[in-house]
Amino acid sequence: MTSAAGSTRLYELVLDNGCSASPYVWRIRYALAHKGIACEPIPVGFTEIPKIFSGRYKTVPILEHGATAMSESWDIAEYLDRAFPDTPTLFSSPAELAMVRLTDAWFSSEIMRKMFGVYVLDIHNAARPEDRPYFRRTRELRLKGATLEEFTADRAARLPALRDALTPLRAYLERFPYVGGGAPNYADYIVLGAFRWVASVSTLPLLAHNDTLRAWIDRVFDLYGGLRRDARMKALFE
Ligand SMILES: N[C@@H](CCC(=O)N[C@@H](CS)C(=O)NCC(=O)O)C(=O)O
Repeated sequence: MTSAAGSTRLYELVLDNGCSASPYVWRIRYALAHKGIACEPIPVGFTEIPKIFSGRYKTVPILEHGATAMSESWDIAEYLDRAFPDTPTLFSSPAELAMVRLTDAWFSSEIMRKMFGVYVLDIHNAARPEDRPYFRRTRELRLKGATLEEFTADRAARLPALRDALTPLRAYLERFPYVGGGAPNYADYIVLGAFRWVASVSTLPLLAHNDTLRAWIDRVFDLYGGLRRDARMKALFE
């Protein structure tokens, strides 16, 4: 491990059961593991984010490294390659970074948006009780006034479209062991972060039992010693 624990801190979103939920935090957790950087996790609930760093940041992850602090997972990922040049790179070239940005654009708009629609009530119910009213209020505003319950009432009917949207990923992973090709890269962590997010809250399995994504999911869930793979994770497969 490169950095002494304590000099690098990662502020991350905690659920009532102590699990870390944010897909963006998971990206950075994996990025740190990829680079072998030791890091102290600082769990915060939704309503604590405005209370840290004098309210400077609206979202987690927040990385603190010595005197430097920043939010925004992309800024953090790029910073890690600059600040720790002697560790394995997240982006070996500008071209790799650009292709990972494309993966993020596709995955965020086509998959994570659909995941939010299916799992938003599960996220609410898994949040710390003191964070739930804030989560409900802010998310119901995004849902144009529908309650979380109304919005998710027909969520099972929306699963097939979500599963179909993963078809390009399935096709790609029949050719390559990782989204990054022969070895995991930041694109794997983007996709994996979203699956870990779902696995931390889900009461409706995301994938069919025979989904061919299982091989990749098993492979990446085992990366870096399982990276706190824990018994509280819910089933991703039916
Ligand atoms: N663009 C940001 C997005 C981060 C984000 O949306 N984080 C969520 C948790 S998944 C958050 O902190 N939300 C705080 C809130 O809803 O008040 C990034 O890439 O870091």
